[in-house]
Amino acid sequence: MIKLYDTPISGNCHKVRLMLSILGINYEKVPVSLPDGEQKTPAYLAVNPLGKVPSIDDDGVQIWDSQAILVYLARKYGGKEWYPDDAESMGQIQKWLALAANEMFNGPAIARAMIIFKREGDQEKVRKTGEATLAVLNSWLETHEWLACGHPTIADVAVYPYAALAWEGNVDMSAYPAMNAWIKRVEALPGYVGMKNMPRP
Ligand SMILES: N[C@@H](CCC(=O)N[C@@H](CS)C(=O)NCC(=O)O)C(=O)O
Repeated sequence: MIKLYDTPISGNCHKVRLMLSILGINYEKVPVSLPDGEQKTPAYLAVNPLGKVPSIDDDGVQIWDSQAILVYLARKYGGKEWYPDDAESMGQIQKWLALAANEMFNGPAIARAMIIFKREGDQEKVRKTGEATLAVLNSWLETHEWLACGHPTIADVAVYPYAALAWEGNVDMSAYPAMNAWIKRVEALPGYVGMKNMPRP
């Protein structure tokens, strides 16, 4: 059975829990306590040398990074629906996976971490990155229902958590109506699971 090295409050871990649930895959959660530094213990570094969550172990296949895990799960267990394999689809999806790992993390995710985990950082820089990133997302969603391929894919799963939780970082969500409508579409997908404050109470 797949083991998911998991932290409940992490949006990156949520991407993986959401994909596992959508695909109907049974798995075992292995809790990793970030406040206790469990992600930096030798036992966990043997799973993920970067010392971050999430990671999975699927019968000895160890994958770290939430985007990489989505690719693996979708291709291994989801047929072609969630990660089509033609060149254009892969390129379009990869574009959003890159945004999920970079701008969504360095903007909305860090803004949230600064509030709820008191993480240090350059507030102004993070705010600007967050606003610019959510504006790009909102603008795309003004003319598209989904991020790629005209249907739900791993791109939506990867970008969703830190968009849906952006308000926890004091982002004014009313500035992004098309994004808010897409958040609701993701939350209506069969197999959807949330986490604390998601969907927004
Ligand atoms: N690109 C990675 C980022 C993983 C990441 O930064 N995880 C955070 C939790 S959301 C973490 O483990 N932080 C603990 C640390 O850096 O020590 C992914 O998408 O999985």
